[in-house]
Amino acid sequence: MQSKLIMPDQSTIYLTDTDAIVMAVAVIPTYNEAENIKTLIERLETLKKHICHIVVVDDGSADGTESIVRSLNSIHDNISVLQRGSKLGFGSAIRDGLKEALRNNDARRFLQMDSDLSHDPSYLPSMFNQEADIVIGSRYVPGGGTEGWAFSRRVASRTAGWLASTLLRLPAKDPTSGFKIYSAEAAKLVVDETKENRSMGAFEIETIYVARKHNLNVAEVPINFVNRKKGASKAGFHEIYIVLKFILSHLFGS
Ligand SMILES: Nc1nc2c(ncn2[C@@H]2O[C@H](COP(=O)(O)OP(=O)(O)O)[C@@H](O)[C@H]2O)c(=O)[nH]1
Ligand SMILES: [Mg+2]
Repeated sequence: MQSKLIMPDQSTIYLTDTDAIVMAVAVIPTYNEAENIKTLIERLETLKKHICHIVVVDDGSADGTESIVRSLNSIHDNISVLQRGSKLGFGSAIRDGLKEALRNNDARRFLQMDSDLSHDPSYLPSMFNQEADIVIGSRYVPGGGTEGWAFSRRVASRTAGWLASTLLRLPAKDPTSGFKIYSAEAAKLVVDETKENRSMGAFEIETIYVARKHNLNVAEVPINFVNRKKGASKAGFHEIYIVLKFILSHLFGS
């Protein structure tokens, strides 16, 4: 049997008996993503069965990212921009975005994904099908992979993830992935227990570290990560050093 659901923007979606209506808020960090953000948001807007609201956390992008997002909101009416004014860093962008997202009383799940189309929204239905506290879009489980990265970046990413999983006994094969769905409990713990200013890789590892500490369950769904086609990466090779520092401080510091 099918039932009909009218969304806030008056669009209609049809649900079968097996569809679970578990709404999510998407948190999208942006720094100079004018060339990518429109395509991403338009694709997320086709997933209304899963995503009820989008929070874009922008750090003073100078390329017009914010005005593109605002014009999309005038069409869809379910997007907010958290404008932080200057580049305050990746980890704090996700934390601030999750804090904002957790204020939404309709949402039970919280999605984090990059805005540069490296995380393909077509994986989301299968990720939403998993019931775990944290569902990772994972490059390093069978069926997953990366495309378009130089050999050196592939080695650095694999090594960092493997070291973190092995040495910190993390329940994930891809603990540095930034494509994740959190339960409300997991999102609250991430906000409360991750350090405020972590950079990319270390922040991601810390979210899984928090999950292990609280015995949350973590599931991984294979994804193919496609290197951005447009705009510049904000990650550098210093990331591997930061990740190593994080692992060592947690091995010997606590
Ligand atoms: N708000 C915010 N977003 C950031 C910052 N650094 C990176 N991002 C965003 O985080 C995502 C991942 O960054 P990216 O440069 O693609 O990293 P890479 O995929 O590891 O090369 C992208 O959506 C960026 O726009 C930051 O300091 N603040
Ligand atoms: Mg990227």
